[in-house]
Amino acid sequence: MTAGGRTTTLRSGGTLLGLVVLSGVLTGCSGDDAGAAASPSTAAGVGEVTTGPDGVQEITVQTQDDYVFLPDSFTVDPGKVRLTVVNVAKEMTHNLEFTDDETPAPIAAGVSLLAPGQEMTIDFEVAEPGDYPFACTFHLQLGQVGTMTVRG
Ligand SMILES: [Cu+2]
Repeated sequence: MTAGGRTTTLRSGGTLLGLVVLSGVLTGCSGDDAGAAASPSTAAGVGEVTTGPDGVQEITVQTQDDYVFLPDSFTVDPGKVRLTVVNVAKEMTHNLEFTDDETPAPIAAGVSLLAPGQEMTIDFEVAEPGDYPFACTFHLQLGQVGTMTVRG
C-alpha cells in the first residue's frame, strides 16, 4: 500500500512537472524578452544600418513604453548618417540627444521631443572615430542611454 502510494505520487508528480515545463515554454514564447526581439510592433528594419544609393548610412532606433532604446548601440563608418527615431509608445514621450561633452566630436543634431506615435529623422556627419553616447534626457536617471560607435 505504501509502495503503491509512492508510485502514484511519483506519477502525478511527473505529470505535474511535465505540465509546468510545457507552460514554461509557452510563457517563454510570449514573454517580454522574446516579444522585444520579434514583436510585430517593432518597426521594420529597426537596428539595421543600411547604406542608401546616396552613400548615406541609415539606421532606425525605436523607443516604446519603457526606458530602452532598441537597439541601444549601433556602429557606423565615418561619413553621413541618417538616424530615424520611432516612438511606438502609447503613453511615453522620449527624445534622443547626443551627450556632446562625452562624444569625440559634437553632433549637430538631435531629436528634442517625440510624442507617442511620432517619428523623426535627423541627418548629420561623423568623422572622428570613437564612442558617441546618447540619451533620452527625460529618462536619463532611469538609464535610457545608448551608444553610437564610429569605426576607425
Ligand atoms: Cu525617454
